[in-house]
Order: sequence, then structure tokens, then C-alpha cells
Amino acid sequence: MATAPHTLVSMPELSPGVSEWVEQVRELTQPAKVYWCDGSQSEFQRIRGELVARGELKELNKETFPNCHLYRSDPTDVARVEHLTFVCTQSKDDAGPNNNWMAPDEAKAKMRGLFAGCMKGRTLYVVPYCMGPIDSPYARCGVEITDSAYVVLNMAIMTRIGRRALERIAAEGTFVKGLHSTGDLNPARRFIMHFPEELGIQSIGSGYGGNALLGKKCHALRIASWQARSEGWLAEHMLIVGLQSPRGETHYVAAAFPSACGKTNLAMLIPPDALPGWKVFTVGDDIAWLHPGPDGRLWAINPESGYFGVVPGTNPKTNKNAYDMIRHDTLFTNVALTADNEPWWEGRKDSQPVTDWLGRPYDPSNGPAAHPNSRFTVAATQNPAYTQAAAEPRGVPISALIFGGRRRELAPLVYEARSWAHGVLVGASVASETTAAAVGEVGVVRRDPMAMKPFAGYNYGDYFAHWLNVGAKLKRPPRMFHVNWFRQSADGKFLWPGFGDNLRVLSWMLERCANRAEAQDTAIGFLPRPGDLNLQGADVSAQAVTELTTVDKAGWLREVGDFRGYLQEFGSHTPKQLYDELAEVERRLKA
Ligand code: SAT
Ligand code: MN
Repeated sequence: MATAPHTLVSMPELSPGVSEWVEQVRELTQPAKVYWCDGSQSEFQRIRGELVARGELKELNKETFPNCHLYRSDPTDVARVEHLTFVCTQSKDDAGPNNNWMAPDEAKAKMRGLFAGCMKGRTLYVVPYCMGPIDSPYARCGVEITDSAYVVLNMAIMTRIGRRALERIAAEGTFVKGLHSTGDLNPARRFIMHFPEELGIQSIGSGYGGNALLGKKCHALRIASWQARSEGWLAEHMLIVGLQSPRGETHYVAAAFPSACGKTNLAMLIPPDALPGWKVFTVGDDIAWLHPGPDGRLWAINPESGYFGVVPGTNPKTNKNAYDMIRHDTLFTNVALTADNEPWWEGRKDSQPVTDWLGRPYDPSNGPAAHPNSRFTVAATQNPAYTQAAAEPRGVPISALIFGGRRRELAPLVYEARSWAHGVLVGASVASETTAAAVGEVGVVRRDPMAMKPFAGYNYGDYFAHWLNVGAKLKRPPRMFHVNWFRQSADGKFLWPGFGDNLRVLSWMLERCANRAEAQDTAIGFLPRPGDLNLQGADVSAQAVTELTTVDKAGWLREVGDFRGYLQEFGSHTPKQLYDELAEVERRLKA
């Protein structure tokens, strides 16, 4: 192959703006060596090989899991750390009560102290990356500097890294500056700081997931949500999925759920045998950037190019696509091992663990063999449900937006908002039980508006107002829904089978979008009557369906009161229109 002329220019020469910053960081952190990532396959294999040689990555069974590796993180470093994550804006009010805040000068001084000399003896990797298809007007670029080769491998899968991203940065002149070091991994010296006013991120003391892969939650959500507000779009914690009905129509929907609530499963849903003729295409499993299009519709791109998904529970019954996808060329983090050197996790359904995620002989009295937040990192193109639409520069048009939480009680299986403004209220009222994706108690219900509580880069009151403003610009807004796959009976059993059967709910939504499905008009919105859902062949009792589609008025009145109190936490930032929408729901509940 002939060498393209531009490859004669070395990467540092390509973008003087990036080089200058790299030089400043080099002086501060004092690495043994600086390496610019070009994003090539050979580079990926070389870095991975170095990690294997150093014993930091373990190659898995070559026959059954070719090109798969296991990484064990530091045992104290296994999830996002929300209490150590800060938004550092000039005014505390701009970060809002939903974020931890530190004054930018104070945060920078603190981080300077921690970064000084922290890369001695290590390699400083420069990782130019692009969030979104490289030729998309909606894509945004950044550069992550990191001293973790594991982070480089993850970034190479999760984003578009290397020379092409750097070329775009050189042409545009702006980029998000992300500085990361694993530091000494001491939780007392672990901080994830965001400087949205300067498009900067500084993270130290963790090598894990959202703390360290700065393109993901730090850039594509916290910094991007800030940029999106000033530019008139939305950066959201949403999967994007295409659904082709037996009629042959394809509709795209985007759905927001808190971490570890089944977003990846929904994004790669397998239609149940009882619903023939449906096809499902994955555009994204975690993040959506949503733009009002020239046609008055909302258009979505997935800024990522891979999945960083929860492993436990993945099996041919829950998610066959994911199960097949992670059988080759996959980076596993914190899973257990079988005697055959295969990765093992709770819910794998076959074989047995012999070594737990910490590398100890497996002993059930020590708890689960795989960490509950153990992850796979895999290229999106390995997904059997991958669609080229994920690489479409203008994105895909969105027919419906879905919000959901994990709630034992109250929230019915599904309900539809009356309007965009009511939908904003519905999204803002999301509450969910906490999961292992973040450090802290698991299973307590907390408010998580639009599933963005850990990720909104600014004051939630202003964020709700921005949502209302975006809707006002849409001539053909998507319909908005709320779902709850996790409702339980009084004796603690799940009322809804979930997984593939969720297509029954999605199909009702799409019929609503096409004005072909009926609904009951209730105080909280439109619900299907039991007969409106296609339940042919579903393993769910008539009584469960009634429970799932009934509005508990007394419970909802308490919810309204509680939610009003929550909105008041954002003071004058909360838009009046949201209170009006809430008052309307209350009026209907009392009627
Ligand atoms: O650790 S991550 O933020 O990447 C995963 C998640 O919480 O969704
Ligand atoms: Mn997520």
C-alpha cells in the first residue's frame, strides 16, 4: 500500500496545540517516555502484548476465547467513585446541588500536587480520540493523556483513536484536554475533576471504567452536556436501538436507564420466538448525542465505538448476542476463571469457577466469583446486531424517548407522557435502586433524573430548562415513555419477565407513535390496557399484567409530594413549567 503523504508528518508536528499541552504535562508528571498513539491494529497488539509480558493482562483460552484477556484491577478500584467526582465551575451555582463542587483554582492546585512527578518511570501515552463518526458534524474530539496501557486499550476499543482524530483536532483547533494517571491507586488520593468552562478533565488514582476512560462519562456526558447546553443539543445517558417491525418499518428509539439496569441488553434485544418477524439493530448501548435536525425531528449519534458492559448475568437466554460477541477479541475486567482458563461469571450458566476475580482459589463463602461490576470491553462491530447506521454521520431519527428506573414498587410497566413538557417531567422524576456500577450501598432508591444524576455536568434546574427549550425547537418531537422492567410482587418476585419480552412493550410504543394503538388515559399519562399489549406466548399471569398496568393513586400522590420537594432543591433554577406539569398530574390524581 502506498504511504499517504500526510503520514510523513509526525503526530506531534500535526497539532502544535496538542504538542504544547503534552510538553507541559510531561514537565509536570516526568514520565520516562512519551508515546503518541496512532490507532493502528499493530499498535494495539503491541501494547496488549507488553501488558501480557509484564503479567498485567492474562491471555485466556486460545481455542474457546481467542484473543481474549483478563485484567484484574486494584481491589479498591472497581467502580465509579461519585463522592470523589467534582464539577469545578467558577460559580458553585452552575454545578448545582446535583454535583460535588470545588473552585477551579483550588482543584487545579490540589491536582498539580498529585500529578507532580506521578509518571516517573512510566510511559506517558497521548491518545487523540474522536467521539462519534469521524466525519460527523456532531462528533467532538479530545486527547487523553494517560500512564495506563490498560486505559489505552480500552480507549482504542471504545472510541476512534489515533491519527485521524488528531487530524480533525488540528483542523478544528479545539479539543477536550483529559489528563489521567493511575497515581498510587490510593483511594485517599483519588479525584475526578471536570473543568467544563475550559473543556478540561483531570483524573488521578483510579484505572477503572468511567473514572479513567475519559472519553466516556467525563467527556461524552459531563463536559458534552455543558457544551450541548450552549449549542442547543442534548448529551444523554441513553442507548439507541433500531426496531424493524414485521411490517418492515424501522424506528429508532433512545432510552435512559441508570448504570447496570440492562441498557446493553435492551440495546441488543433478541425478539422472543412468540414475536416473529421483528429485527433489532444496536446503534449504541450507553450514550446518545441528540440534535434537533433540519426536518424538525430529533437525530441521534452514538459517540462511542464499543461497549463497556456488565458481564454477570450474560448467557444465551438473557442476551445471546452479547454472549456470542464476547467469545473473541474481548478484554475482560474482574471476572473469575475456570479450570480451562475461560472467563467465568455469575449467570454464565455453564462450567465452574476455580479462581475468583481477586485471583484466589474460588470459595463461595468469599462472595461472588466475578465482581458484580465486572466488565467486558468489546468493539461494537462484533455485535451480531451491529448496524452501519451507527457510523452514519447525521445519526438516526428518533421516534420515541424512553426513561426507566429499577423500582420494586409504584412505577407501572409503561406509561406515555402527554406532551414533550410532560415527558420532561416524567424523565426528571426517574428514581432507581442503586447498583454495583458505583461505589456505595446497593439497592436504595434515589432520584436519578434522566438517569443523569452522576453525569449531568451542570445544575439540574438549568438542565430541565434546557430540555424544555430543545423540545420547543422540534416540529416533530419524539413521543416520550417511562418503563419499569423491575416491578416486584408483594412477595418479592419480578412481575415482568424482561429481556426479549420487553419487545412487547416497545412494540406497543411504536404502535402509539403510528397512532395505531389504544391506551387508557390515566392521571400519570397513557397506559396500555392489559389487552393492548401483545402477550401471545408470554409467561406472565393475568393478575401480574393487571398489577403492572394499574396506577396506585395514593402512592402516586405521595410521589408527587416527594418529587416537588426534590425540584425545590434546585431553587430558582427549576423552571416554572415543570411545577405546572406536576400540578396538573396532581390535579388529575385528586379528581
Ligand atoms: O464505569 S462506567 O461509568 O464506565 C460504567 C457505568 O457506570 O455505566
Ligand atoms: Mn452508563
